[in-house]
Amino acid sequence: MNLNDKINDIAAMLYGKSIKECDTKELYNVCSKLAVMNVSKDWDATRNSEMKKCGYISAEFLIGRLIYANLYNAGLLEDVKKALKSNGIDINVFEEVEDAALGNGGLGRLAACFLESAATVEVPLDGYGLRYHFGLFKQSFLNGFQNEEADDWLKWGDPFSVCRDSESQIVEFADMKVLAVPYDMPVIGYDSKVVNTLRLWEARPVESFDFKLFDDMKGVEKAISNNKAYEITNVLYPNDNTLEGKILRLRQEYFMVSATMQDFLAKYKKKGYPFSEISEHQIFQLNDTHPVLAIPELIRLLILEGLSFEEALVIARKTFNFTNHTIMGEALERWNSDLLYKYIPEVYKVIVMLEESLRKEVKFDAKYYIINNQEVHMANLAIYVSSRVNGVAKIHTDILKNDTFKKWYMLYPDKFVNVTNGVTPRRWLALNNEALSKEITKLIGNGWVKHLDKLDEIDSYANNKAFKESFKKCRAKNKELLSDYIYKHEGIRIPTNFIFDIQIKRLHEYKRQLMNALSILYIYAGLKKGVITNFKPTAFIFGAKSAPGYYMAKCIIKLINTIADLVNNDPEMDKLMKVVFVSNYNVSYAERLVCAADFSEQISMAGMEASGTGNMKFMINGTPTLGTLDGANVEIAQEAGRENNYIFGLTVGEVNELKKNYNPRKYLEMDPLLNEVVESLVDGSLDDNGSGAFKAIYHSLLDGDRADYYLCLADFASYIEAKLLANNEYGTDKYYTMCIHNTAKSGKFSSDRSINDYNERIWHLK
Ligand code: 26Q
Repeated sequence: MNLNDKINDIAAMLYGKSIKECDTKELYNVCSKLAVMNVSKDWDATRNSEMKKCGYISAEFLIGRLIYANLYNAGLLEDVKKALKSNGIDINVFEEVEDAALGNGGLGRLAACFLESAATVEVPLDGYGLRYHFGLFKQSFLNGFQNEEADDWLKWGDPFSVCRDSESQIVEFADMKVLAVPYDMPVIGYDSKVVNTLRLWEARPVESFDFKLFDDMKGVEKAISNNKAYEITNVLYPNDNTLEGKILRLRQEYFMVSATMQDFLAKYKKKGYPFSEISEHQIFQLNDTHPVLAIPELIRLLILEGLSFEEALVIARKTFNFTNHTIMGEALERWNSDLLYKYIPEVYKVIVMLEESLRKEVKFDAKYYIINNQEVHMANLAIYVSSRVNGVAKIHTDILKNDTFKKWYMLYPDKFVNVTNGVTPRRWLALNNEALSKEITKLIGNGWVKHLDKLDEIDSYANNKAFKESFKKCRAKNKELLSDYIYKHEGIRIPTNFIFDIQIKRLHEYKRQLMNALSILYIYAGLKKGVITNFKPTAFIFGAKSAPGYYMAKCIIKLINTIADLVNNDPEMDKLMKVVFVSNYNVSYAERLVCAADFSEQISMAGMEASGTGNMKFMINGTPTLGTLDGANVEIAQEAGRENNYIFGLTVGEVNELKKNYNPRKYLEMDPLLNEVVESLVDGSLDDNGSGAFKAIYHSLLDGDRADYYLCLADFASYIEAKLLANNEYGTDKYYTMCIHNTAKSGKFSSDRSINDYNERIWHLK
């Protein structure tokens, strides 16, 4: 059957229409189902295969928009494009389809890239998580302040999922029982027969509402407890790298892991293998501490099956591995003991047994305790039981070994391994950068899509005039597309001859968007005074969401929007500077930004960003990094050569040294212009609508024992120097050679490589 007929059949089945009659939502559902049908045999085969598998348990899977990626990976994209075209439909209509934002940022997007890569390199990795009814909030700006709205992603339908009711599980809390209903998505790899599964659990009341009881008290109580069940998977917690120790969050975490462990064990028992051999068939990777309750939960279930605690612990120790994504103390999960005992007492009892077992092994060293000060330290629990513990970039793993988890490392040196993060080159080069992909393929063929190391072959063209010219054209084209998109969505026109200087990531003090903002004010003032000259016109572009309850982050958003108003409305700056804070930054926006960037801002305080993955996306697309020696920036500079990036700032060692005795005011005394910029926060030249936001920023920089905690002022001079040097070198022959070197040397940052590393160092699957 030809594709047109197939598509029309699906449209007839779903909507009783031909595709010509379908609206965008219907078309989206039809074409998605086409992809699912296309892989259904391979999906069955993978699901039913007897291979040892790994389950990637994660509270977040930031999968974004799947339609293009799935069609592309299934080898259908070009044909579907043609088929739609023959019906007068442009496949770009799917740009309207909203992202599934079932994650906050790096950790969630990493999980999505890993699933895609595992399917591509044919590693049997399944995802287990939560089917949030509402994903990460939608962001808009009101008077420059962040405003949040619910993200109703399901209004587009969920065509990639199938609901497997019959595999539902019951999760028990002390005060309620909840039904966990699985929704499975096929994870479609590129040019691959392996189709893995992403299983997301949805919470529902165990008994559906009983209408007969509607008007008596019992019925009302039931209705209330029904709501309590739905509440569990109602919304994604919008925090990133900060804690929110709420009961509902605890319920989410336990709900996810209890359903996953029960589901696994039920299937395992059916196969009839002994419990002692579990790890030969199934292991689990815990994505940060959020799913760590899986450990005591599995032990609890095994004890119910008749095993002793000791036997169950031996099994658990072979079955679980743990990835840490953060060094920040305030982000390490701790749960109050009383709270755990109140809501999941049987699990808490297992945690107490683990604590006793640990204390027998290591005598009297509070550093290791799982339970300390009436709190359960989830990372300690995870490290104690896990077979392997990994950091997500070299420098991060070193910090874990030598600092954060030093004692653990001394106790179990072989547990600790590094697996540097990566991103999928299908979404982050082949699909988001059509222009450059075409040029690369012209030169070296399309083998790079599956083997990103092959990009090295373009390195010899880094000085080739013709290739440089075509690289330049690709960038120009992408900038044009982005400029139009920004004009349409933000109402600001960025001339494409401007340098596109881009910082996109969650808003967090450690990521130092504030330092970027101060540098813009500094350049603005410097240009006005004539002390900065020969400045090439630059658009400073930001995209970031702040956690709704993160006051300082919200103040910084207001500041950047205020600077944007100031600069964009100053006629003197018209040909020199623009500042844009794009609204509702998400995965799909990132795809457009990453391919159009002239400089990639990766400016966290050294020692704070575990890895970063945005940095890798820019590099693959040929954008030089303006960054600190933090996270994976270190490896990026190593791979591409430091001379092909703009590396500045204090190193981890220097940060630690400086922090012993830090005085931010010193840097203001040394640089009067910087002093003026900082004073402008409070002297009336910037208007925060009477909110006190800028005063709060001012105080955070100068007052108290956490003054300028992330060293924006200490790193400022070297930042400005690097930024102005980058500006000066932009557009030159040298600049484009740098860009090409970056793409050429980016092979390491494919998540295919990360998955192969996990498999070799930790999972040992097929
Ligand atoms: C915890 C408890 C309660 C509510 C929310 C949370 C929570 C949620 C998300 C805590 C942390 C996160 C997300 C962390 C995160 O995204 N970390 C990033 O992980 C990336 C992938 O490894 C790294 O590249 C980034 O450096 C790291 O910041």
